[in-house]
Amino acid sequence: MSASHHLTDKQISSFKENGYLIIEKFIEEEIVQSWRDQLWNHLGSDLEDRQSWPNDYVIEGFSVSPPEHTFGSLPQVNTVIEQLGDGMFNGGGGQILAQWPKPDQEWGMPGSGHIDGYGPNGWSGGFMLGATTYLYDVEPQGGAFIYWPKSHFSTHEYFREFPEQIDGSFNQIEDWGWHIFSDRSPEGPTQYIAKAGSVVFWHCFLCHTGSGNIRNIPRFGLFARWSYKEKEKMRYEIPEDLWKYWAI
Ligand SMILES: O=C(O)CCC(=O)C(=O)O
Ligand SMILES: [Fe+2]
Repeated sequence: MSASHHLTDKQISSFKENGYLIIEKFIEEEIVQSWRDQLWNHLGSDLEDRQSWPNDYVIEGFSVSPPEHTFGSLPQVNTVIEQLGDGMFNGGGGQILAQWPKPDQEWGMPGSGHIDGYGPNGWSGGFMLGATTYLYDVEPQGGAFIYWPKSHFSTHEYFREFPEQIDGSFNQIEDWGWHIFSDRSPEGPTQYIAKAGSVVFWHCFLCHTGSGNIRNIPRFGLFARWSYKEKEKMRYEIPEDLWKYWAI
């Protein structure tokens, strides 16, 4: 990356084509190390002491200090978001999700992936993209974030066909399951195998999910998400042009 961290044309077309973009070693090692220190301190636990590990998927009540060192608030991350949304995306909040080692279990690739943005009250609307990074390197079968490359296109096609279902009512159809989206994906599931501090940015319509960890190191995934600032204006719209509300 250049000092300004602007995406190249090639990176932008890769994001549009694949629905995700990986930027290696995007977060400074000192920041990643301070995240690790703060997390273990929060857990009252230690990487070297397995007996002290909790088993929670969601790490509750954790926040980074200083706040500007939060994943979704880092300057290089903001530069990407500014470039993608031209100032129209906001957010950056998220959480740490852990996959604790279960070396005795069998590993399987998940059968389906979901899309984000649906809560207990349906479609909050305006969700544009997420980003994920890891606190430690993740090996194959080590609890990776799983994504379906190019599925942002097939999800978009689904909603072009059934626009009324954007509110979340797709869960009322017969044989409902998240597979209704990932089964349509032009490509099968892929593990996000990455070094600590590399980042994957992923489009809101990209199918994804978590996976089990049969390695020895916990998988700590940091997630951040961004929405359209004026989502009230567009939350139920499925534009023909997938990039209508983007600056790319
Ligand atoms: O834990 C993971 O890798 C996936 C998490 C996820 O899909 C989400 O938080 O929306
Ligand atoms: Fe998700």
